[in-house]
Amino acid sequence: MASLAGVVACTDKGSTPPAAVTPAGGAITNPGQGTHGVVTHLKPGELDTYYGLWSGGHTGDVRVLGLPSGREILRIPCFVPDALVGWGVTNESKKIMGTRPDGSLRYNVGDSHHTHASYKDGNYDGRYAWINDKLNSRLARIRLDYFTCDKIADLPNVQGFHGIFPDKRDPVDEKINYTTRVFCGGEFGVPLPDGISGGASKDRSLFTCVDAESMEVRWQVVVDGNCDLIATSYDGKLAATNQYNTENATHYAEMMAAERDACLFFNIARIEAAVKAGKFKTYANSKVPVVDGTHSANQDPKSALTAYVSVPKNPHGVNATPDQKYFICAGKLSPTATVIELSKVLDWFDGKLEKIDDAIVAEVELGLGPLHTAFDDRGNAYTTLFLDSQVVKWNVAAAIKFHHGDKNAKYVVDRLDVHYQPGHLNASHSETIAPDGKILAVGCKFSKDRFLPVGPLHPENEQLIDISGDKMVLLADHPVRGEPHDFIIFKRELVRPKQVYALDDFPLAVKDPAESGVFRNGKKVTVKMTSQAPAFSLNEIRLKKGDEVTLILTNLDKIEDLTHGFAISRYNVNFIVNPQETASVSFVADKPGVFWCYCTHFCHALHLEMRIRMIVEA
Ligand code: K7E
Ligand code: CUA
Ligand code: CA
Repeated sequence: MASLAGVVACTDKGSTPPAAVTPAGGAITNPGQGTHGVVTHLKPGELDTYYGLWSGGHTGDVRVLGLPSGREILRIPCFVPDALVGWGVTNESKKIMGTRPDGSLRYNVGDSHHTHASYKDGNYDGRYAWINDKLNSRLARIRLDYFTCDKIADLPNVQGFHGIFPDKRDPVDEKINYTTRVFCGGEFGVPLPDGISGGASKDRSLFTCVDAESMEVRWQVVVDGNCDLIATSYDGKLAATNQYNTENATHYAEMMAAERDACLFFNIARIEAAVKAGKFKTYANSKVPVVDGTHSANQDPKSALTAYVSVPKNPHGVNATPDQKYFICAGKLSPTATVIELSKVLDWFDGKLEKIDDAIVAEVELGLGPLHTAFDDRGNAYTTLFLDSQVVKWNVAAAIKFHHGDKNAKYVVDRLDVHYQPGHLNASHSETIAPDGKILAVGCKFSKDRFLPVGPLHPENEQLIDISGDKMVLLADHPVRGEPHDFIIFKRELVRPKQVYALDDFPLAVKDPAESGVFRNGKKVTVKMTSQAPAFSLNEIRLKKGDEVTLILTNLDKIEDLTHGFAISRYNVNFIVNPQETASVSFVADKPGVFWCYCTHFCHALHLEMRIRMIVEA
């Protein structure tokens, strides 16, 4: 409700600028500001102009927000069970999540950090989004037609899988101008069974490529040092990861030993060619081809798969500018941002640039603790300063001029205090060729005094900033459940979600109530059922103790928003079926007695009456 607290005196639609912008409580002001166009307080019934996809952190889901209001609309479960939809309860969701031989979930905790969406022609195309699970090294895909998770890939050979980024087109095939790969950075080194270039095994990090369609792991690259966050170029040729642990250390003090670490570039076409040519090895636990991206194996630029660009001490994020020219690596322990020109990196790979570090075209001071960078449509970058609790707005072209000796080039345009210790930030369509320079969300790691106290665990404070003018204007505070880390923001026109499923998409669908019944084959029992408000197609389900039951439920209601739930008392079963959706659960009828099964989703005036009995005979 933070957005309702008198943020904006709005009197009209989002398209019309309000008469005045009054920052929350009058306490946060940016003196001298004129009127800006972003309205955060929508009138009842008004729709937001942007979707935000928010990483869910420990809850292992993706949260869908409407922006600029900041209202949370949906949570899409991925890595962690979810009691609303029965994620981790239904057979269909368990198959996506992965199970042990006894049918239980392989993992039921997660730690998601980064979410990014698929591209076409350099802009989002509304097909897919992806999210990582750092804890158990998984990558989940969300299909944006239904806003559901449909596949999860397991990355072999890595721990601490952190950054992700989809490619923006194919590096070789002219016709493929959309995302076909997702790159994943393994942060923690783990011992590999037999080293990489022969010799003793050292703990190693790997960079992983996952196929965007099949979600199979395509290949991996062993590197020196670690991987962390990922950026991809618009021509599809390059991906990069920031490295804070070039020391290959296992303890933090040693991870800070070197004055400079690296931004590590991957030549995607060459890696694909090496894999095709069979120049890889595999490890016993997987069939995934692994190529050698270490320093020593990539000395000759003309054949190198990787290039290590030196950047100051323990850098954090790496981000691609929307003009397609640069990657920006934020310094974290250094107060700087390093701007790397991509055409020069390609020149190095072609043998036309002598030293790879000459690809650095600027290294400028921004403030203390720079972490992540977002962009507008006017050549400006916005970088979070964790230690300074600020967002700094700076001009990339001016920074390059300054770096080349023009000391009059004022690259810092504006600074804004945020509350407090910001990590990620992102602007509308920031990392696409079409940023619109309107709104910027900032994920502040600490909220301290910004919300009512609720004991030791504070929410995080996500702040919304209007970046449409020269000066940034703070618009709103939003408490969020920890710990989202990252998010993207895109225009609502991009997606046209379907609101009713297609019966034929479900092989198990019970298409007619007449097909309902309890079908026995020895101990194995299949229960087929349909739901149509306010009734299930069976009045009771008769079973024998010890039956191995699979219950299939199809919701035959066709009306938008008419969802039913199905829960079995004392049997740990609860899930929903959306209109025309089919879901199934399997369980052993191990407790004799009479158990009420009821609809858990309010569907009808007779919702409470929508219940049947399961009778288990001893
Ligand atoms: Cu994206 Cu928080 Cu995982 Cu930076 S990391 S803050
Ligand atoms: Cu069906 Cu409630
Ligand atoms: Ca380091």
